[in-house]
Amino acid sequence: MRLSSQQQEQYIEQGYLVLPGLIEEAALKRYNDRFESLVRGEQALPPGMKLMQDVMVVKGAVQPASELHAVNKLLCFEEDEVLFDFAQHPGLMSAVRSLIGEEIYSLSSNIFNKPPGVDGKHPMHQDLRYFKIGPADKIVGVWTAMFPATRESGCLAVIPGSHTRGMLEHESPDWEFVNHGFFGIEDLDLSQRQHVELQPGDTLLFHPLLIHGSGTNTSDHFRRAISIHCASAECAGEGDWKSNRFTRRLP
Ligand SMILES: O=C(O)CCC(=O)C(=O)O
Repeated sequence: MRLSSQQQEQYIEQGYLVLPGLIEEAALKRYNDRFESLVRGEQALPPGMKLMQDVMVVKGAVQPASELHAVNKLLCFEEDEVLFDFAQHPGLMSAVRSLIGEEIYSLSSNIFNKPPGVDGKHPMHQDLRYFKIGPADKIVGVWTAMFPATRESGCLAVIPGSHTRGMLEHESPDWEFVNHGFFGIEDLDLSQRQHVELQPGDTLLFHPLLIHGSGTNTSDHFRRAISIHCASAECAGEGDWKSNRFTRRLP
């Protein structure tokens, strides 16, 4: 699905774009079944994949009701043929190519699992902090809701247009429970913040300098999303980034 010029302009101006219903229910079910089976330990994790537990579970502040209630995210699914099928979805990849060009690589892959009953919030941040390549305009984040992402369940929130502010300082938030690797921008004016509520299959494309984060899941169901970041072959940075263990050229 090539993006229209209007969609491309919206992305350039606002730093994000929602594509409703992009990923089919059957594909979401395959990803979800696989995720649940990996978390339950029904099959071995493929090379490089990691499961990260929620900090409240790690610190013993909550007793998870199941294995699925304990996990904050699954990282690095490049070697999992069921999950990595997401990075080859024709409509999705065509949309990404409309923004950053034809020759693209995946940089990172995650399933973000926000169980009910844990704090789970993610401070407002810019993803470029986690990447050592640029230019930023040639990188795009992709985030597809697997379950409803609402304000109640801790959907993503963004500050429209904030990708034009450059890279801002990030700190570890002074919250009681902060998940591993979560950094945030202090003293942000949140008056322009927008909550991006998505239904399963809806997909957010976002610029790596867009300030975004997510809240606590106060619902009684899981909020879960599958996500990758893609970069153009034109990107450059520290060393030979295309040969990184987790980087893949996308067909
Ligand atoms: O899914 C979430 O709650 C946070 C995801 C996020 O911040 C990201 O994809 O960079």
